[in-house]
Amino acid sequence: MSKMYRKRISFITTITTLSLLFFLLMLYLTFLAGCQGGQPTSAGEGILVIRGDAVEGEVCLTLDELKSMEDGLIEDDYFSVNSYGTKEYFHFKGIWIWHVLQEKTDLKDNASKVTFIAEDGYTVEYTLEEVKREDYIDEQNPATKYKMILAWEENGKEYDPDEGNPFQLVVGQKEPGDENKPYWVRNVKTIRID
Ligand SMILES: Nc1nc2c(c(=O)[nH]1)N[C@H]1C(S)=C(S)[C@@H](COP(=O)(O)O)O[C@H]1N2
Ligand SMILES: [Mo]
Repeated sequence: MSKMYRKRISFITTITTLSLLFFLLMLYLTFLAGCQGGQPTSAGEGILVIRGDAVEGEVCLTLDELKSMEDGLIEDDYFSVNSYGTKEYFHFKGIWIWHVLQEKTDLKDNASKVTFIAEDGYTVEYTLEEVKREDYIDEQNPATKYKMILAWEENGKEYDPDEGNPFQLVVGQKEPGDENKPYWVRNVKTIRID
């Protein structure tokens, strides 16, 4: 083998190795940039992560991004009953969750289960059909119909990001007598779709 030929081979090997390393680095950066592991990018900012076997990739949304999705915004008085039978109304500002999933995620055909996971580990599971429903009720007020929302403001006050991820799952009752308050997941961090 000529010296020149060997030099050429070694040059090609070096270039190939460098390209491969560069490709791996880009892959790594792309993955990092995707969601930063769900950690807020700066103090005082809320981030929602949407992932799961039935979602393409991983989607991260900031509070500002959610607020800018005007077509899905909802402001309403929601009725709640807790497990002690306490009945109460709360005024919420937030966004229809099904709207967010439609606009921001690429769902696979087999998507069926939606799990809301809070910072403290509290978890509530729904079917995708339940997330899509637009006819949750208030047993005391048959005229009202509710959607399932992710709220960032309660009774005129935004949630303090220092007290946890500033999102709360809020939903009406499935039927009269339904104790719906336990399903209001505070500090939602992740929505899993499987
Ligand atoms: N993140 C989180 N959300 C939660 C819970 C919880 O333990 N952690 N408890 C649930 C239950 S059982 C009830 S009755 C209501 C109570 O809400 P409150 O503490 O605001 O009255 O929150 C629900 N959401
Ligand atoms: Mo509860």
